[in-house]
Amino acid sequence: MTRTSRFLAASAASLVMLSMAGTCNAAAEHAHAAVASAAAPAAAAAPAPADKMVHADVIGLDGKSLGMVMLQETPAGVLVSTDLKGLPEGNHGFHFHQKGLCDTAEKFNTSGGHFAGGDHQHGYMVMKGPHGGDMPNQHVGPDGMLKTQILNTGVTLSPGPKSLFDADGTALVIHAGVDDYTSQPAGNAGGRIACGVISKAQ
Ligand SMILES: [Cu+2]
Repeated sequence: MTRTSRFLAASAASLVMLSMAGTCNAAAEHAHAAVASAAAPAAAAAPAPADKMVHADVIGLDGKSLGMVMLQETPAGVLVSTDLKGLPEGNHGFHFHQKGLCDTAEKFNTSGGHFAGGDHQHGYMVMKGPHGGDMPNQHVGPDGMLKTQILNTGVTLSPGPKSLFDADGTALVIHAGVDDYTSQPAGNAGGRIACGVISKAQ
């Protein structure tokens, strides 16, 4: 059913409910509920602009794909959704880094330091933190999979100093160890084991 026809169907249902509203208050309450529920699907169906969503392939140190990460701009921040496998069990630092370069020969160090998004230090536990690219540690179970969603309020896909779409791109990086949320400049999270280039061109 198209969005227009669904709206018309919902409106027709509302009219029926409204015509009954004169007979009792309970029916009037139902009519309000019908109108509210009719409006919700139309709003949810509005497509996100093409530049407000990006998919990135994430690779391991052997250069093979570990899956995808999807970033979606929302009014509250960037929603980061992961669909990854083949990761080592345990807790891992999880950040956006400064450059969109995932060079396996350089062990992903080509992605630079953390994306700061302004004058910020690293970590949730420091007064001048966190970096825009800081996100909570992520837990991988025995199956090696990481399927999760994180809302990052320190970055955006829109233009500006917090934009992940800056001139040299950015990268999603997963570390071997745990981010202590305190140590500078990167939480002492160890080596980099997975990397995904974030760029508008992808
Ligand atoms: Cu990092």
